[in-house]
Amino acid sequence: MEAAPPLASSQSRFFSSSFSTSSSPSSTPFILHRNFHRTNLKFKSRTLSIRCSGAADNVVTLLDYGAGNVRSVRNAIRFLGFDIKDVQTPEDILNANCLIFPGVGAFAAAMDVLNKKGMAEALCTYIENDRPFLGICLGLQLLFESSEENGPVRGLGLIPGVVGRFDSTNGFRVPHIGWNALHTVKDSEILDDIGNRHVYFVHSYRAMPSNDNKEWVSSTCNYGDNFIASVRRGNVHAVQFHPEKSGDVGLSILRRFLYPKSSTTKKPGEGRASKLAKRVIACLDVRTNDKGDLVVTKGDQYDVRENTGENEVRNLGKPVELAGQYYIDGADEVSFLNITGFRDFPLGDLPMLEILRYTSENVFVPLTVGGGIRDFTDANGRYYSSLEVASEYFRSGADKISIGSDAVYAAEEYIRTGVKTGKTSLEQISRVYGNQAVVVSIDPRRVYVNAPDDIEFKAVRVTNPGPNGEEYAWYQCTVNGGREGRPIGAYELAKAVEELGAGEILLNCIDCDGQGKGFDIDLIKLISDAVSIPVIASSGAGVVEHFSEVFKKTNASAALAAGIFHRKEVPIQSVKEHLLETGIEVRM
Ligand code: 1PR
Repeated sequence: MEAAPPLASSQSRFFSSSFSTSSSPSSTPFILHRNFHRTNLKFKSRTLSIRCSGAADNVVTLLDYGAGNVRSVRNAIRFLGFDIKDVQTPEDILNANCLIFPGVGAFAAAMDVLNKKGMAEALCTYIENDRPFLGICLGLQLLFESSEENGPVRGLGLIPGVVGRFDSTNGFRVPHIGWNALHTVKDSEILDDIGNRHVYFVHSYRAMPSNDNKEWVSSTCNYGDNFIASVRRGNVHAVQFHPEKSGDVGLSILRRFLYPKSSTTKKPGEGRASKLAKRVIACLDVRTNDKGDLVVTKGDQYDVRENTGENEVRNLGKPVELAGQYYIDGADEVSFLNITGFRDFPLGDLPMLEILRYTSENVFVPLTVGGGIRDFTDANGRYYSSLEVASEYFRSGADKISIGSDAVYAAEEYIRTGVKTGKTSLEQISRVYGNQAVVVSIDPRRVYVNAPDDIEFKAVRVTNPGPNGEEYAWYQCTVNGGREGRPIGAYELAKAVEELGAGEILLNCIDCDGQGKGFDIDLIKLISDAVSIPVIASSGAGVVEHFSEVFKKTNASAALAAGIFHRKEVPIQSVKEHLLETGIEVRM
């Protein structure tokens, strides 16, 4: 077992952080009781002399070639008490003592930058000299000979094999998003602690184990194919998953890399390949209340105002504090929805960006943020593209962005013309950040009809007939927080946005929102059967049984809830324990 790093500057800052998103002077300081102490207890004390040599001065060299967002990796490194030196030149790679390469973006674009800047050669030299290296995600894939992503494209060629796309024809949703346990095939040292615990993946491409690369492969994972989850040779490690987003387990992997063992290695931990775990997501609807404070609110069929004389915005807590608590409680993801983003320009809404920055410093599971992602011209005539808005969210700590209203307009136009212009927010953001980073949030409302032919949109037979005995319903999409119904159904929208580049669908239902009577199974089945990207079931969770019901009756990949978590009616752990008891795999 390894030592935890000493309480370094970032952690001192962390423990004394007093950021509050409320302007109220009486607000209690935000101190996230992250399990630093708990984690600490798992590691025996060791001396600094056995750190990876580059970490001896608490500095990790980071190869960020500027193609995407590596803020999460930075946050995790800092959380573990290290400073970061950014690679500027090939010499910085050659002089590094401990190098982390969190590849982001597309394979071809990354190789292009590495070749143009002379960094490809430096990286090969560094790795061939067995210097301490950790590649993450694309940082693993680039070590292989080539990739089929927009290719074939040549890689660094250090590991035999070709990186190919997951096959979605056999029913597996691509991208592969979520938590899996690993099958450890040889000692990898950095994975020694993880055993059967899950780590977070998000990718559409993967490398496969073969006889030619077996000296490298340290663990595999099964997702339709048996693919390479990690490689290790000497001091060189790379992982397909995201340790910086894998909660405690991920931090322990990073810690083991930064504090490698000095001598003998231990037997690999028991690891077995698992199915993709179902995710439990906590959602925070955020908006400014009438006093000007940014608060977590919660609607009742999207109405977030109290039924009192003052009619004030319901206030269920402070965003950063609640997000931190849900991370501790075991949420697999945290979503922020800036629910008035459709009328307030999000880049003018700096507190929302602050919320992301502070949350991402201490929350090491994926963070999604939505609200107001669209092209915008401000009062001074300055034009901002939706890509700029999304980029600001990513830079501030989001791992995924979620688009609501703008995706509806894009889908309507695409269905009308049959043309992909490449200019919609959806297309632009998924092209730059990858479709796994783009969620489309659908806000449909049930509309009952007597027969499916009564309406041009896809209607389903409903489990509970409508008020006049109607046996069918279609699900009308809305924009602007449910305020305006649009001439498009959730089914048509879901299929269109998948084609336009969405990587995941957050499927709300206005009728069920805040009702606590269960998810709309008819709707979720309709959509999760219609698309091959992951679908997050949302709206209506009231008891733990609602979660097992949605996973048993539909193909949803994740279930999201808000009210029951905010009001502390059902703890996240109870949901997970119940799912496990009913035979549904979850991350514990
Ligand atoms: O249109 O791109 O600006 O995005 C706006 C985003 O804000 C959309 O994702 C939209 O869903 C969300 N939004 C807008 N208005 C509201 C509102 O409530 N008045 N919230 C709103 C949507 C719904 C869920 C909720 C679940 C679970 N929130 O995310 O968290 O229904 O709730 P429950 O477990 O309590 O039933 P754009």
